[in-house]
Amino acid sequence: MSLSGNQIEIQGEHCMDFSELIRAFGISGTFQGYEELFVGNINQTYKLQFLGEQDELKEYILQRLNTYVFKNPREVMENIRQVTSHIGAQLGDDAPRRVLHFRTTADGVPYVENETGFWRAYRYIDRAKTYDIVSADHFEQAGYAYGQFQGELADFPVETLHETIPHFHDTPDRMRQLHEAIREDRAGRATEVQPEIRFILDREQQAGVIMEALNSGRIPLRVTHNDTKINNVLFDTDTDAPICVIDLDTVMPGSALFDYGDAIRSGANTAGEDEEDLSLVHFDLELFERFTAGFLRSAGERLTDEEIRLFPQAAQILTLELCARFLTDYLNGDVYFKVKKPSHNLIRTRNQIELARQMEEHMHEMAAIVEEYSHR
Ligand code: GN1
Ligand code: MG
Repeated sequence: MSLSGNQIEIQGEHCMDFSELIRAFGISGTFQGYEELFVGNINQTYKLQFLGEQDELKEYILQRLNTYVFKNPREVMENIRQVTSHIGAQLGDDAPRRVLHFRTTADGVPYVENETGFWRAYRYIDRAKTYDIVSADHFEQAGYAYGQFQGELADFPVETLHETIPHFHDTPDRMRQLHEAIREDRAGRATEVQPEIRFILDREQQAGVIMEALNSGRIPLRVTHNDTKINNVLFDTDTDAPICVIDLDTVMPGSALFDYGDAIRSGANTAGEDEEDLSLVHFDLELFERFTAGFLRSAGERLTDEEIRLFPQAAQILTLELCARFLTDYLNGDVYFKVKKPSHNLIRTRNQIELARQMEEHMHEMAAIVEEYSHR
């Protein structure tokens, strides 16, 4: 690896010149190098290192937003800016590690648009880690952290947020998109995935429960995170406690059930969602219980009885939703999620189908757990 100015060359790899972005974001210090972080299924993420005046290490995350997914990236950044300053104002001295701090340019905007794409930069939170597969203790803490995040935004004016991806957790609309993908069969893959299509479409009716409750006003619209994967909570490496909820791209008006359900889908699976060996996919009731306990401890007071009653169904619906989204992308020829191999989206689909199938078997136990904790 050799270094010249802001350019770093990694043998056999395309090398990136970040000098214009570094200047535009007003990042000072001597550039040391960068690495690409292979996190998330959507954006491209790099960690950049600098030495400051006192030879201290300064690290930043530079991200190129996926503008196929986020058609209006300025609105994404406007949402994030409002949300982070709302949360930051409540934190005081804790703020540097508890909320993301985005860099702004000389024009005062938190992004740079150039011929290479739409970029943003924020201070890297060090001494922190994320988990893709989680222990019961960590998952309970994550539940508390996501409930707290909703609490910090409870008084945020929901009408000022842009809906950056319309119908994001509208599961019936995800089903509609699956039907369309089957009909068009753009990648010629529909015949090989008939069992998967059947599994998902057999459950189309139940997929509408959250949207019906929202549309009829039985449950409230709130400011929600909408991407509560377990690896979107940062844990402190010293104390092992959660410090910060990250990945705010999809903070939008939504239902508390989207956050609850997606977190269970992501964290109560003993295997990661990329796991191909389905014998490792196990819906773990203890993990379910512990997340529920943590989430109710921080969010329970605000939630309505109806929201809490729908917890088990929300977990299943969000899992079905991801089944539909991964399969739709597989049928469309992998245009949305990043894939490492042609079968990647199919592997994810099967993984989530297995999880949804197991959840179905445990609905009564899930309801009993929720009932128990809702009275605490
Ligand atoms: C995407 O990129 P990442 O991992 O934060 C997706 C989520 C999915 C998730 C599944 C904007 O999130 O909705 O649940 O992949 N984000 C978007 O792994 O579509
Ligand atoms: Mg995300």
